[in-house]
Amino acid sequence: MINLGDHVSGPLQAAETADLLMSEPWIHIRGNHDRQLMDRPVEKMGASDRAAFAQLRTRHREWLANLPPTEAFGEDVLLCHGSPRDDLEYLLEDVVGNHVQLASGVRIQERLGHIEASLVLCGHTHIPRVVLTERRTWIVNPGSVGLPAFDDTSPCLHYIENGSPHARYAVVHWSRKKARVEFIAVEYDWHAAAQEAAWRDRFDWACALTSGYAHRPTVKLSGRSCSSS
Ligand SMILES: [Mn+2]
Repeated sequence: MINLGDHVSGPLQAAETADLLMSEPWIHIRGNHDRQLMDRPVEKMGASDRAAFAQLRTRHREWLANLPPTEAFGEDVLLCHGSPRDDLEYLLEDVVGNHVQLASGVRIQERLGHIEASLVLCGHTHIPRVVLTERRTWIVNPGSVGLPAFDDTSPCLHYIENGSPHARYAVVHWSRKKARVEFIAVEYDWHAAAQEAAWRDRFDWACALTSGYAHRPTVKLSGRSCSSS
């Protein structure tokens, strides 16, 4: 079992989630939100990180602080959150207008850099996808267990949406430099999760959790739109 980061951010059960993950002999790497819980004062955190931080105890923070940003798995597999070089970079997608689309092979190769691995597992965009590059590097993003849609304002306002509320993960069979990938979408009690988000005044999360679509307020005060990546 491999967790590719952003374990606890958001208005849900941060402490319980961390306790569960810490108790399992799984592999965890650090996501940008895990880092952002550690590298800045509370008043500089975004609302989702702040909500998680308020729930975390010292043991959780120490665990998060010690997660590696990337990790080699076996001889031929690399785990990263965004891209191998940057936990905020979308490895497989470009922002175009206010949405994202599959990036070109050239751009993906550029973001991969000079890695040795033949299989790269990444997260961050919450979009399940498998890409095989011209150099025969397999890249798998399993999607997100925790949040099927969101918006982000970097480099400009855009929405990432899966269109259903399911929790997502992937099963990867890796043998002789070939991958067989199964993408799984699991039903769970997303109404209970959304209710918890709504109790904490996060109606954007409640919307995303129950629909898989990002909440689009009529007036968005932060974030501009851009017409190309
Ligand atoms: Mn992330």
